[in-house]
Amino acid sequence: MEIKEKIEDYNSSIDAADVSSEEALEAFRIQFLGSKNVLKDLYKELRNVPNEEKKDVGQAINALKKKAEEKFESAKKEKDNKAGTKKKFDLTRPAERVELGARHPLAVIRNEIIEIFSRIGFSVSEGPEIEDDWHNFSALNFPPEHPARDMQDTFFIEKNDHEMALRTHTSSVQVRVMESEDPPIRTISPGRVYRNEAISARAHCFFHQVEGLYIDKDVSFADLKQTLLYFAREMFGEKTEIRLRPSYFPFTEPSAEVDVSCSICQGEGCNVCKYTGWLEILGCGMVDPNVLEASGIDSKVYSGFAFGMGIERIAQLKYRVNDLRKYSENDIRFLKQFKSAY
Ligand code: 2NM
Repeated sequence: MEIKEKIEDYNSSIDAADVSSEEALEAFRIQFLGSKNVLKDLYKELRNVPNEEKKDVGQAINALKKKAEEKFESAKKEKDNKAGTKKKFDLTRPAERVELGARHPLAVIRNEIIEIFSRIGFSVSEGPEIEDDWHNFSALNFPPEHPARDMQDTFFIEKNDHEMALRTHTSSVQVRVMESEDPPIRTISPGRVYRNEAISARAHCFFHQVEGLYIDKDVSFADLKQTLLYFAREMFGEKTEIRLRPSYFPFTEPSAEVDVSCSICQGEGCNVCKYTGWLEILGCGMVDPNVLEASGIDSKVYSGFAFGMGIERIAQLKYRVNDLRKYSENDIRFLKQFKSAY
């Protein structure tokens, strides 16, 4: 076959070559651009072409080579683009789901408590979680040797200086309110508090409280009882009853523990109330005159009541959560179970 015919043949086979697949493109590369490519033979044959035709035939082979290179490059580029598009810009791909979070169950309960007390005139006050000895202990009538001031119970900021600690209750906030405001005072203080405990299903090194404080002229124990009955019925249902048992706290006198009738068995007896029909939910009492005086309130003119409850405990009763650690694991499957208007 004459060299010009061969050139013509290769020209049409380059045009016709299938480069659509990875394998076909590689075969094309080997045939026309590889180290033993067919065009090399043409260059060898060029020696035998008469001189006057050499220039034209040479240019024709160069054009062939260029054509093969261009076809290869563009096919390769297209393939790379396609691969890239698939990875980064597949516009037909469904969007990744953006999973919505949910209000934390402790926040739901806290908001519900705030809502209930706001309906009878209580405001919300907050304060620092790192607290000084005065606001956390001394102003609250804790004697210097009280066991709560021990390393075993309290996280101190510095080992050998017990002046600053993580607050062990939010009563410290109420000392700050009493120091800075004149009665009448009606406020609740929700917040995180810390105790030095080994973490288990029933204990944690932090938990959440709502404490309440009402100070005015002629505030009585009857006011305290009726306020707590109102709260218990709003929180656990209108049939709820409460009972008060004598207790002791450094900052109140007299003091009481408050039980609500078991909302699970209606007082019949079940394993949640340990067959007593009652559930302990909070502590309370009349603010000790020493506490009022320490914060600059005249205990001969004013009296007040205070109470404190654990939000985890209320949530445990309302939601039947049996392990405190679940509240701080942030497992979305757990958190999503507590839908609420608050
Ligand atoms: C409780 C139980 C009884 C309480 C006392 C005060 C303050 F600041 F007025 F003295 N705030 N909260 C109190 C009283 C807290 O928690 C179980």
